[in-house]
Amino acid sequence: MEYRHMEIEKKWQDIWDEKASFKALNDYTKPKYYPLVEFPYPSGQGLHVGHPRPYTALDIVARKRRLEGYNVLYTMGWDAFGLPTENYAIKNKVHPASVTEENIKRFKEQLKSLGMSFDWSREINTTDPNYYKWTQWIFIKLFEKGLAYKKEMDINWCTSCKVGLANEEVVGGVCERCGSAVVKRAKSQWMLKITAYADRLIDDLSDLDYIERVKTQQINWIGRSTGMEIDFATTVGEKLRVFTTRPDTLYGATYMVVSPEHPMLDTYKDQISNFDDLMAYREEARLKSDFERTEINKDKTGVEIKGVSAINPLTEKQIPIWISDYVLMSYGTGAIMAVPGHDSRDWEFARAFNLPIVEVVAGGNVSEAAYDDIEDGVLVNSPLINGMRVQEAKEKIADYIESNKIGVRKINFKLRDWVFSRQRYWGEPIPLVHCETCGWVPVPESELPLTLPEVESYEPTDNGESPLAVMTDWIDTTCPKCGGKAHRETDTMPQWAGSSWYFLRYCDPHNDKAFADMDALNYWMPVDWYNGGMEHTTLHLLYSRFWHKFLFDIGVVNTKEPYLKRTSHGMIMGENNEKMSKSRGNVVNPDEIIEAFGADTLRLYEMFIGDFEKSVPWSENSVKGCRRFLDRTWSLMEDLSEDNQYSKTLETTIHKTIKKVSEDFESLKFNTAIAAMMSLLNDFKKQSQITKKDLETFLILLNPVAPHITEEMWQSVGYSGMVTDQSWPIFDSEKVVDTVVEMAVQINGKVRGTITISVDGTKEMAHDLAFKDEKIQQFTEGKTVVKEIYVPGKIYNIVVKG
Ligand code: ANZ
Ligand code: ZN
Repeated sequence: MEYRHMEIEKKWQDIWDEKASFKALNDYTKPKYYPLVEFPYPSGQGLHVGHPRPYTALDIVARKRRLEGYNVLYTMGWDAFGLPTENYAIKNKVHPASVTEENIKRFKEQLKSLGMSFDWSREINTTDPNYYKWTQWIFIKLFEKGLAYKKEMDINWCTSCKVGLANEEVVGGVCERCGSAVVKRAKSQWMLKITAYADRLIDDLSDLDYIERVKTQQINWIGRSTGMEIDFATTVGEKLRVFTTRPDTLYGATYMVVSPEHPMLDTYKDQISNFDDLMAYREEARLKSDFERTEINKDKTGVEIKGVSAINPLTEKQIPIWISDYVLMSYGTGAIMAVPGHDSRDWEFARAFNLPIVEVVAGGNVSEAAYDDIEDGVLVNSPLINGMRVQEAKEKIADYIESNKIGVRKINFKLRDWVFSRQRYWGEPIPLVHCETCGWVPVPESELPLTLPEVESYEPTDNGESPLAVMTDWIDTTCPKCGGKAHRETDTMPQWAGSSWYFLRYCDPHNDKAFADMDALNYWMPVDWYNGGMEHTTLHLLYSRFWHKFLFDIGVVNTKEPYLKRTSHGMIMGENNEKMSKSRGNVVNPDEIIEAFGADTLRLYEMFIGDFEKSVPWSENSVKGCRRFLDRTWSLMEDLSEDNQYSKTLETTIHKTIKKVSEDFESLKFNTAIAAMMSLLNDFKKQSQITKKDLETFLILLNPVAPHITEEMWQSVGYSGMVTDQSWPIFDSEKVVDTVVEMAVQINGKVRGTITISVDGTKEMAHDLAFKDEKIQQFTEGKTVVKEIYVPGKIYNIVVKG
């Protein structure tokens, strides 16, 4: 019998569909498991070979959980609003909705051909009005609670996409998606107050099982700094306020720096003698991005403000004030006290402009470099706090400053509120109307969804307004509150809106009374395991945690966090380790791999090629290797005995393999789990026959990775039912312990040799074995043994003297 993957795979996909094998049941008495993968943006390019990697990983987990008896919710949807579709629609003069529909159809076929065990009855689409009705509903709740507000602000404007971007979407000064220059532009925007949740978004991470780098990135992104705002008197009257995290170093503040945009320049224009120089520097700084300005290694530049100076409140000395672009107007107060002895940016600046450097924390050499030891430095040259350690000194100075009314304790965040307006067509309309008497008023819930009107042209306008802004019929409306004249908001929501709560909709996707029934949420939430890209850590992952916390606060979800566990996969690169892209011509099409080798081979390959968390280059050769493994698996059917026991010779190996595969699937080590199965197959092949029981267990273990071939073999050899309905094998814990171990022998604390001994061997046996060993003899000869410590199965320690 030949292994004909195309036939077999299609056959089982149809059977699973027919039997609804993967349907998540609304039986809330069973134990549940909710694995989640990031739903894709259905682009025109179709599925990429990178997509199946995370999907297969959690498909393995989902399939294993079903075999373990869980009711599993694993499903898929489409994050379908957004620019690429809109741009394509503009270019080809078609409706974005029909482009979306076509793309989804293609994606879905491709995913089905991969044999993913999704419950397709729960599929959702963020552009479906029945879905975005609830995205709009959530927005209205945010608005009602004062967390959505309109603000005139300088936004990041992409000159090519003609759209405002959130800070997160600007990478290294250019637009994240098209790479074009980003400029500042004043525009009135809807903002979401994510900063109100900054503390909780950090603090609640501690209860979550997120991989460490995800936690760290979120914490750094939110950027909580505990410090003080301190007022410095100036020679011209008004005070200059700074933010510092090191009030303990106040005696070492030998000059000050304000941001080139700081309003004090304009206020004291008349007192300043070099105003033109300052303005020239301000203009230069304007052209740089924050990113360029704050790069650690850049040369420090700046100009001294002539005619105004400040007074250090503790030393009472007059100190100069400079402007420099390394101080940003958008953080803290836009001004700093410079402590060159203990802050490296200030140290470099002081060196460049010959400013005094004073040591206030002992332990370093401040003429060589800034010394920033916060852990156990001791204060010097600081009369109020000399001899104290940094932590204590901070508190002491903070108390002093507050009681003398020179400043206050203060916590600052790097996190900014979320720019939520887009001046584009293909997004959820923001469900608000503006009335001259009542101001901004939400569209009544009974009128949701507020659907997108049909427009002739989707082009954004050059004045930065949404294409909806020309639809006067749609815009003109009446105020839901007073019945007077009103007009609709024409901005739409960003693509991040629909993805901020989709996992809640999966719990109850067809509900038209609520975004999900509370019983369904109580049962399914939180998500047990969420896997997704590292690039979403500070955007989608943070946004959705924020929305979820808000929904928790208004009592419509039952958990304060949406996801218990978060992991992340590495990318699949081109053969030569560069990114796959159309322009490089190195894109591998999954359809072709499936056709030539089968979905099971592709799944196996993507899980086997390397450490799941790391990027790996594509390799056609390893794809073939994986296919060979499946061919050999297939041939096991030829060597089968009727025996219903494990082969005696393989029993221990099989139990160990069950243990290894079970554990590795749980800890992202899919590659080593597969390697263990490959090794077991080799052992099978060394025998002339294997038993039915051997094969049965092997097929169940392999099933989550290669579901089609295992079902087919199961059926062919005449086992009853389907693999999908079996139970996950259990290993016998007595069979997996090694009976003989290689044990290290230490002499006076150093490993000097090893012995091979039974795990329940005695101290005497260990002694005999060790002292027969030549190497050990070298270290014991002529010496007295004073002590022997023997831990069975672990270690043998000998202490000698002389
Ligand atoms: C004096 C000092 C002494 C500082 C020292 C640091 C070390 P984080 O932790 O990022 O919050 N700073 C304050 N506002 C700034 C701005 N708008 N642009 C650039 N730098 C600014 O950093 C807080 C520290 O960054 C503050 O504490 C201030 O320098 C600087 F040994 O004050 B520090
Ligand atoms: Zn009104």
